[in-house]
Amino acid sequence: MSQGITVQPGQIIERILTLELVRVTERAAVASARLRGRGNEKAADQAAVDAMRRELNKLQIDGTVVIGEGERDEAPMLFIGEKVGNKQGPKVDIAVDPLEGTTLCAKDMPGSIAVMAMAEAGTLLAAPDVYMHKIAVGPGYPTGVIDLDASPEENLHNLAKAKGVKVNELTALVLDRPRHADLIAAIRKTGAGVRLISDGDVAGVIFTTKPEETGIDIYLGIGAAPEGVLAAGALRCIGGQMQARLILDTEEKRSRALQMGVTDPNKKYDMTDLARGDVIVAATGVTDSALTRGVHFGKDVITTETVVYRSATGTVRRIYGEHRELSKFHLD
Ligand code: VTB
Repeated sequence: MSQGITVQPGQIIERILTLELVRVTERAAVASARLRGRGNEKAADQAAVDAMRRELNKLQIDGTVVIGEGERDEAPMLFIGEKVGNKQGPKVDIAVDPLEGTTLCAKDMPGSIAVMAMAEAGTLLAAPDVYMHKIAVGPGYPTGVIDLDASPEENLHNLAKAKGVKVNELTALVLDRPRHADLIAAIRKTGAGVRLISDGDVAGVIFTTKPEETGIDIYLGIGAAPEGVLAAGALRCIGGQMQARLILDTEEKRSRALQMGVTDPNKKYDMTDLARGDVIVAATGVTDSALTRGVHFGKDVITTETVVYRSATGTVRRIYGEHRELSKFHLD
């Protein structure tokens, strides 16, 4: 542990690691940004994975990947259970999505990010890569204003009342998928608006924390479980409410989840079940978006923008990087 830094109980993650995390997501973002707009999702993702893994292994941590690129047999790198770091530091859980929004990156559309979370060991939900029902709102509402098991109508009416606006002044963010046809119709029937996104529901959940800037009041629908844990980590730092349930609709998925410690396949998770310890989340923009600017390449400088969330203090930092030592990116 570094001298001069007092670590309070429940704050196992040293403050100094906050900046280390930024380096990791910056490298992953730059690596995949080189492949923006090339139409090759796999290559962009691989570049981000390689860079993220390389940087993670330089960190003074004894880390275990709990949310990764897949299970050991399907993902050679950053698989669930992989040990990362130099094993000299605190025991931590690592959740990664080296390139969230691979399609957005391949098409050079707004919203792709390199994102990861680090938390006290054993405190992030080890979620299998299945779908997850999610609902989320930002801070400032009474507990229970949203409920995963209530209808969209009920949730929107309760939210409007709590916000002090009419339902038709609310906007819900939903992934644009055929599976959401009924959900979208139900939301629109209340008079509320629906903003559709093609990908990127980690940022989608985070957008609910600043409705005055993003115009988004609530996130609703089915996305991927790993992204749900990352989003919950960020929300833990800013405040807000989130509930989720894994969709374990086959025996195979249920047994996979069980192996990862999920004993109740119907469990309704709240934000702290998804990420309950001291957690840091870092996200660097690959393409420009409302969350962060993307990577920009100049002759002598590469610029990045990263947002870092730390739950222990609720601090959110924006770190704008101007990188002049370009050789550090040559491997990427
Ligand atoms: C969402 C979205 C991701 O996966 O979680 C989505 O936020 C869910 O899967 O960016 P489907 O694409 O199968 O609907 C992503 O699109 C990619 O991980």
